[in-house]
Amino acid sequence: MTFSILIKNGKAVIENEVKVKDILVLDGKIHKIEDNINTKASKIIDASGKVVIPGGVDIHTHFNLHAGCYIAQDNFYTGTVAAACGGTTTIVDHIGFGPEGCGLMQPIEKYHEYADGNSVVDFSFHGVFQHVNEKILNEIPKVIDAGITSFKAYMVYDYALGDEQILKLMLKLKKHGGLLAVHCENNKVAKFYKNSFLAEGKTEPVYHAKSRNDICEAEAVNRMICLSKIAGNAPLYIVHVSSKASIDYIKLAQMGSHCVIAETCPQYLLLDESLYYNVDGMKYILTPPLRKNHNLTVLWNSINREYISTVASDHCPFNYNLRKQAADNDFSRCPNGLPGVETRIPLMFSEGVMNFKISLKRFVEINCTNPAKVTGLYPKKGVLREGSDADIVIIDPDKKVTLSNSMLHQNVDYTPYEGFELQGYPVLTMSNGEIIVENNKFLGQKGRGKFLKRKTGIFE
Ligand code: DUC
Ligand code: ZN
Repeated sequence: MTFSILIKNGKAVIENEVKVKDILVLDGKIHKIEDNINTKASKIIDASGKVVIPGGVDIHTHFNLHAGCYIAQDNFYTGTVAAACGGTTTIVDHIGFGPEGCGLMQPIEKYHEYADGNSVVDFSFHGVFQHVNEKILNEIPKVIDAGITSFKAYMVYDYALGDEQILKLMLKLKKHGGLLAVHCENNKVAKFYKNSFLAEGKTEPVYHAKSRNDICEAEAVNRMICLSKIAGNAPLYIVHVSSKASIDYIKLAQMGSHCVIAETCPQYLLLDESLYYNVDGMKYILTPPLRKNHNLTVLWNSINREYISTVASDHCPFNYNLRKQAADNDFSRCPNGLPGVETRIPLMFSEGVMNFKISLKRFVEINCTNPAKVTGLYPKKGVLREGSDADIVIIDPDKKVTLSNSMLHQNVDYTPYEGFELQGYPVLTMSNGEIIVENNKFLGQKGRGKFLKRKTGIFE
């Protein structure tokens, strides 16, 4: 007998409307969405007074990341349990680098070892470029054929790529329908200021922010936009945009109908640079750093004006205890990154929708639909539509939650949002027709998530 679930009377966010609907789930798919479905079902869920959305799609996580001598706290099991409990049902992970000189497939194969049999939600990876040569360029079509259609390039860190290398990548990717996602910061500027501050003994967390300021990011954003224009308007995805200065360039590029897609993260919308002056300022070391407060309003407005298309977590957790010990209040010795995969949907719903900063429809677009489109997963993922995977999240808008790390499932000893008062929280997460979280309790099986082969060429 086939298992069916009928979700009744929920306020459903379907493609162009927000309306009370019934949703029938059959064999892991959304079978029917109608005003009133009266049929027998194996299970009936009364969603009266609740909001029903497509499962969240988080296209920027760093599970199992090896960063120098540190390993990020969450692996594909703990990280995806946390994701599911926070209303996210699809992950596209930014994989770490492989050994020096390795091909494109090698780190991807390593990440299959990490994720297969562990992930509890469906997943994919972005490929990563750590060097560029003929062999790498020739490998691109093969990787795209294997269903990995987006790739990351860094303008900073050990494998920072130069303009010529990035240009070659864009030309090749454009030809094969791939997408380049870029971490934009000016490497030389960031290194110069970091070394100058250290030489002057200025090691406190705030010097992390001062060493790589908004213009250091915006210069690189603008350079990338120019390079993608030079490459014949090659599609460009800019990860974790944090500042007004960057938005100014992005806006200009988009007005010229250039395919530049911008992502931001909850931390850049909700936290600011002043936190670096706190005694626990090390908790907030991430790259790009938190910005001055006026940037936050610009980012929220940019979501509404559609300069920003996606919100991702950039989940990259390191314990605060480790940060304290390893770094001894020296920002340059602190591993970079914040946890956020579990809190992305709850924060964006409460701070965004319930605080009237964004509409419910826009909330779903930036957290579910657009991330799925950008990564070639739409309409399988990211939308409540007949025939789509039954990845469905029910949010109770009346539920009040004081966020604390003790209620979260992530494997890290703090949340940057401790004490945030949330209005509304996910109460049920369904993945491929299976209820895997109910009332913040994970009910699924380890390894139930499947690798997703992605399509090319659909970005927006
Ligand atoms: N920034 C971080 O803070 N962590 C992971 C990678 C990155 O770019
Ligand atoms: Zn990242």
